[in-house]
Amino acid sequence: MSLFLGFDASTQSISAILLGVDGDRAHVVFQSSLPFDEAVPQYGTRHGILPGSDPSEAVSSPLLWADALDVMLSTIAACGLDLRDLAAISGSAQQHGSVYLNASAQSALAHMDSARAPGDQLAGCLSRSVSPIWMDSSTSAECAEIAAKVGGNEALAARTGSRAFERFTGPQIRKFFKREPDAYAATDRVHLVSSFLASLLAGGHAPIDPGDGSGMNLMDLSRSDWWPQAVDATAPALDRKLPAIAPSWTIAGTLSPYWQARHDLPAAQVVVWSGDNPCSLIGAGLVREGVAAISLGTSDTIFGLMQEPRIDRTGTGHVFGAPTGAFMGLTCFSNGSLARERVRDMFALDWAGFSRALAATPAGNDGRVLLPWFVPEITPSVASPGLRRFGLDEDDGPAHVRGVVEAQMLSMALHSKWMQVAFDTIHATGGASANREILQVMADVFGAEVRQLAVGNSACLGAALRARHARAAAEGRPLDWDEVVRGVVEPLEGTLRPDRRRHAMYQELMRAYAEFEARALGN
Ligand code: ADP
Ligand code: XUL
Repeated sequence: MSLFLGFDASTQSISAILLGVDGDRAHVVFQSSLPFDEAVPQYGTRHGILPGSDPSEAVSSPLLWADALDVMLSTIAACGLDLRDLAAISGSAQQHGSVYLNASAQSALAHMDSARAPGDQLAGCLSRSVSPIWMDSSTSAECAEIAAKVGGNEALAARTGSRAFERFTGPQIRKFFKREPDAYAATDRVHLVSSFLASLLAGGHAPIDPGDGSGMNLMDLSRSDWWPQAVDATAPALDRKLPAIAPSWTIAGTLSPYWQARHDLPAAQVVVWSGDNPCSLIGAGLVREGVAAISLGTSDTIFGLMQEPRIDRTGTGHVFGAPTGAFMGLTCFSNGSLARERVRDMFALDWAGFSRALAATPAGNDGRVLLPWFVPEITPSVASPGLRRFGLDEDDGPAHVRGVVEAQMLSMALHSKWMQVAFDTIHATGGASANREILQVMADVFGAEVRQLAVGNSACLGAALRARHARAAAEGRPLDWDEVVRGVVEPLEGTLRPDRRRHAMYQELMRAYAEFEARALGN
């Protein structure tokens, strides 16, 4: 049996999945997850973030990620499996976060002392002690400056897949250059969280993959290479500080002697890491156009593979590179579980009562519409939140329950049209995907089959599957992505099928919904 290891360094935790492959059969043989706050408490993070006084800033520590990787590797080394079979390692990381290294990093990464943890050995390589992460929203000025220099946000989106966003790496790099010019000048290499951790494993600078590179406002999507105009608009000499961009299946190197000695591991191949969303694309089995994933977590997200890099002209959606070499579209909604919970609590229901209310109300809610913007909404862009009711009686609990779920599904269908993909199948993930009444509305609105996925951490699973794919390609026997996910990314029993009559009704209701939405936005 060959083993393939996938990591996921997310906002709050580090996870690992070992995939065992025997002939053409593959399955998960080990998985583990450790919250950063508990695994490396010496850093004093709360939910993975360093405490600070400015609520618009969110930073973490690169050394924390290095030490957490070390703790997870010691857990893996003790898992009881014969790790001499470990063939390849890859990873997934929260997108957009950046790590700033000085010129001593190259040598330090290659010559670490296996008797000591990695964190304090790397402290001297940092030109910035902290890493801004995706929850940082402090760079509005830099977004405007970069967009203006490249000819506006539409031009930036057309080239890089997204307009300027505060959390994206380019605006963050610009802020660092403006606030700390000397430290910026001392920066030899700007890594993403993903490429930093790949570098650490390989013992030398690793490239960035197009999936994570497209979360920077710096990469020309169609060429999978840096866009010089955006790079110049961001900070001086940045072209000399960025790693190369390489296909997601590139072998970045061999597990360094440090890790081999420290945890008694073999010389496994280290595959380029990617962002959590591109990795989730693989881990959720979205390897053909027409299958979407809808994650019903704290916020809701819809994403899927796109063969062409079609852009969202409204500026809310993102196009990222996909680990298959194609592209992926992604649109995020902040009022997800949060809004469902608010409606549930307004009428003193539990989830069972919420489901009963959904089942007891007619599809289409007799034409009544609710816009459930409890908090500022990302899609469509709503800065001043508030509930908007059209025809709904304030005391009618069941109609509100149906109203929130229908509005969310109609909004997701409406605001993913820019991807120009007809979704026939949806893989549902996240906490609320356990609710079959919600999934039935999803099936009816999209006119698609809905399946709930079995493995929870699709980003981590995607990383392990990518390790397997890259290893096979490197050995000259490439695998189709279908083969890579088959038997591993399996939906649970009980596919929900759309009702054709209800789907036709929702197509009509979509028009009314779009009108209400436009009116509420003042358009
Ligand atoms: P996160 O984005 O934090 O990872 P999860 O994917 O774990 O979130 O989803 C957690 C959410 O799932 C909870 O906040 C809750 O609102 C929702 N949830 C859990 N069970 C149900 C259910 N039966 N019906 C609807 N929502 C549910
Ligand atoms: C995507 C985004 C988040 C992060 C962390 O643009 O900001 O999904 O990748 O999960």
